[in-house]
Amino acid sequence: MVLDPRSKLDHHGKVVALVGGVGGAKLAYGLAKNLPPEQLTIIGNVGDDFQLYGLHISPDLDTVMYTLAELANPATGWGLAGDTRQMLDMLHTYGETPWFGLGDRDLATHLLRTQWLREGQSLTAIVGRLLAGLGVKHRLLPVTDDPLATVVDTAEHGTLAFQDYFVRHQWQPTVTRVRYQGAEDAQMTDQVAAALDAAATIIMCPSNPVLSIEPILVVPGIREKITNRRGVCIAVSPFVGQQALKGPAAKLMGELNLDISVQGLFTYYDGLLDGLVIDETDREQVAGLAEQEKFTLMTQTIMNTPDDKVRLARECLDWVGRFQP
Ligand code: FO1
Repeated sequence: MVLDPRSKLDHHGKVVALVGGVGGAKLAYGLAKNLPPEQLTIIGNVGDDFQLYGLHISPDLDTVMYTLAELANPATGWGLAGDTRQMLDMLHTYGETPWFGLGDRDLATHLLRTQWLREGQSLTAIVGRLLAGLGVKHRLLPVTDDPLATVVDTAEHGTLAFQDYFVRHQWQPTVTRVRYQGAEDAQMTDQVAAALDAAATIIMCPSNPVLSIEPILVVPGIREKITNRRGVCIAVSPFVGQQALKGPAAKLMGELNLDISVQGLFTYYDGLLDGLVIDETDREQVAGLAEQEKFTLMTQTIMNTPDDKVRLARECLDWVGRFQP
């Protein structure tokens, strides 16, 4: 049952969603189905960006773009549905063993982004052009146009670039520390600053707190804008039953001795949250804790279908309404 996505949501004011990879992109899609473009701004993580074969690749931004365009590969969440691997096969012909699955149609995105960056266009402007080409009217803003790279210190292989850790090593190495190179010098874009200043609702989407949300929060001034917000800030937990639905979030946070319980997430987001959305299977975590129950929405957070995404987004927005002054 798809709720009437447009009914009575304008009272929410402007909504800003912080998004990383696949899980967060699903909720961003649900929010975009509920809110018109002028009411929603998505701020995307750029810490996963890297150079490969001379191409500038922005995996999390592309995952959000393709998801909003309803073109994402439903099996993986990233890349384009139905894409082919002719280019990868040709690399094999030359003796390469490509470890990062660049699809043939996906390649067009990386070629244009790389070319436009070389021409001096900002990543923000480039994302806008790519989204327009995909027919997406909602706004996705890289948190910064400056270099910012998530790097992972591991016990087995020392420091790894993000994609080496995540894809090449399938996030199996033991993480001892995560760093965000360039963060201290990165500037949030004017568009991001304006969106956060105008936000009545800020939603941290169910992305990996350390690998996808933190690289947004570490950009100077972002935490302060959220702390001094005039509206409401909530997060949707990426965990169900102390497990991540996909990816390394639970394993990684365990290795970093970070508690992924409801209380642990409130603590992790160090006072930025007015509320936390968790899956109903984690109900017992807050049972009896009236204080936490006041700040916790328990619902189905697993999003398998488009309807799930639209419903969860709508529930988050309706729930936020109760916090609003
Ligand atoms: N993730 C993988 O696990 N394996 C891949 O081969 C892979 C290729 C890929 C290509 C384009 C793209 O936009 C994303 C891709 N991802 C792949 C996901 C990527 O590693 C993201 O960083 C994760 O989604 C984490 O956010």
